[in-house]
Formats: sequence, C-alpha cells, structure tokens
Amino acid sequence: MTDNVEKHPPIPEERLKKYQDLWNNSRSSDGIDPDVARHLSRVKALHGQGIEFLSGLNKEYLGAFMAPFSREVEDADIAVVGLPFEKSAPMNASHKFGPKMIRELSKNFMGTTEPRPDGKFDIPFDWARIIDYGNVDTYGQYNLSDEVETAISHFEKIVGEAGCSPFTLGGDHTVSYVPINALGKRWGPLGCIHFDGHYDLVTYADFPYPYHSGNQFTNNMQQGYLDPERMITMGVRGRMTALVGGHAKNFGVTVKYADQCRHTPPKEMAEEIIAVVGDGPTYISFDVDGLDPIYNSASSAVEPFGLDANWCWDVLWHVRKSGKVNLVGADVVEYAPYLDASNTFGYVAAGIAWKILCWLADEERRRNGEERPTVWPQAFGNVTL
Ligand SMILES: [Mn+2]
Repeated sequence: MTDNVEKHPPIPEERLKKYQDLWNNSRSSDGIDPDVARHLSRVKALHGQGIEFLSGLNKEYLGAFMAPFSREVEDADIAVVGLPFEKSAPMNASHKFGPKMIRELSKNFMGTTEPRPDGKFDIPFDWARIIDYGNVDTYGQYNLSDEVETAISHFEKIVGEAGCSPFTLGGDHTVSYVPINALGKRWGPLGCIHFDGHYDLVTYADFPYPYHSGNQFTNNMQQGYLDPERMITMGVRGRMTALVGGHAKNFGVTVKYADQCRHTPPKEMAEEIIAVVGDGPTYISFDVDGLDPIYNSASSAVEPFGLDANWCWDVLWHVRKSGKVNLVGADVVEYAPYLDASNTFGYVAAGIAWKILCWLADEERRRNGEERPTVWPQAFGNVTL
C-alpha cells in the first residue's frame, strides 16, 4: 500500500460530456440496427413492446418463441406444432412434456430477433407469418398408431391443405414420421440433415410395428417420401452402432460418427452436407441425444462422447449461409424435461430450435418472394420499459 498513487490520465472532458449526455438522454433503441428498429416499432404498435423485453408481461398468452397461438393455418407460413409422444421411448421418459417445456423455456430468454455470426440480425417474425399451433392432443389414445394417425390428420391440414412449413417439437423421435410424410407428399422426396446418436434406420423386418422412434425414416423411405441418398446423419455412436450400420449402408444413408464429426471443422462438414442433400426439398431432424451429455443428458438413450452444441450451430450456419439448401421443415425431438432439473438441456434444445426456426423463416421469405410479417392477434397491454 502506498500513498503516492500515480493516477491514469482522466477521460478527456469532451468524451466525458458525451457519456453524460448519453446517460441523461439516450434510450437503448437509439442507434440500433434499422431493420430491428422497424420490427420493434411494428410490434410496439401492436401493443406488444414487451414481447421483445423481459418485463411484467404475462407470457402465458404467447406461444413458442413468442409466436401467437393460432390454428388459422391458412393465414400462416410456418406452424410450430407440439407432438407429445413418448410411448416408444426405450428407457427413461417424460418426452410427452417436451413440447410444453421447450415452449416455456423459449419464452424465458428469447426475444423476437437473433444476432447472427455475420453481424446481421434474424428477424423471423417480420419475414414470415409464424404461429404456434399448440400441441396435437392425443389424450386417451393408448395406442401409438392411433396417436400417429391423429397427428397425420392435423398435418394433412397444416402442410397438405394450407402449405405451411412445419416446425415440430417432440416428443420421442416417432414424431418425425408425420411431418416428413406430409412434406414428402407436398414437395416430393425429401433430403434430410439428421443429428442423432443413433441411425434410427430400423426396418419392419427387424421390428414389425408401423410406427416407432427407430423407423420414422425407413417407413418414409419405403413409401418414396424420403430419399436415403440425400440423407446425412451426424453424431452416431454407442449402442446399436455396429448392428444397425448395415441398414445405413444398404439404404445408402451417409453417416458421420460422433468421433469423425469432432475432427471435422464446421465449414467442411457443411460442404459435405450440401453435397449430399443437394438443392431439393430438405428437412432437418435434430435428436438431442446426438449432443454430448454435457449439452443434453435429458433423453432416453444417452450416449457419452457426442456432438458439441456450438459445433452443430456452426455447421447449420455454414449450410444456411451457402444459400444452396432448400429447407422446408424441421424438428427438435427426444427432450425429456423430467430428467432436466436445472432446465439447462431444455435451454439448449430451445436455442437450437430457435436458430433453425430463424433459418426456416428466411427460407419462407425467399420462397414467397416477399416478407409476410407475423401479426399478434391478442392484446398484450401496453408494456413500457
Ligand atoms: Mn433418434
């Protein structure tokens, strides 16, 4: 301790005056990205300023990612749909509460805009009319086939009749059967970008049931709605890897084991994906058990030494940035919230879903050739900062 401290020179008077002026007169909306400013003032005009900011707003009124709850699929471009299936989860379950929990967590920390690696912002609610359809209710259906068929009837309206792009929240991986089937009927055979700890390529000959969480892809392949030659699976490891690998080879699905992914830079991985899926209609299926347990151990088939969530996001960003892939739908599945005491893994699942949703809204804008802003029909009350 010494008394003669030599102070660092003070901040020059001119700069200090500027900071005092900002302190007294500047609000956080001054100087922000003009597209974001336009979005925020539009939302504010809808009495929804509080959608973007954490505030006293009662977010029970809002759906996933702050989308309005609606079943008016004719007036929507993207429908977020919850499929609360869990009958086919092999071990520890609670997947049926996955859509509900991802929806809630997505409202807790996300706004309506998202910063991107290129310094710009995603503003999905200005680009496309996004609704949260809520969950397909299969209460009282004790047979998985009945549940799937109920969901199929909803997706016939959402995708088949209204032409919405579906973003599906699971539920165990059985749920992917439904959107892939509906989208395959609409667009022709899909390509698939698939993150998973497992192939999920079980056949009817292996296990004679029409629907479960291991045959959602192969059942669509044998009907011509999913093209195995345009499918790539990243993150495979652990149980069943050697056994089901024969199906991957015989169907012709491209596989990257988790260990191979770890040694592949995201940009290189993106190039491989683009080469496999091509420019045809493409679906993303993200099983959270593809992730390392540090990012997700709240699922029914946990495998150590999995994918890094940030690596997955970088890979997806590079694919998106290329502009070469025609994304028509996506899902995030297998999250089991009762195994997630701190909600950590739910936040990761919701975060991945949000980033893919931003991409899907960007694609929707491109396909439509125009921006179709989401309108929130509910009154939120005037929430001010
Ligand atoms: Mn899976």
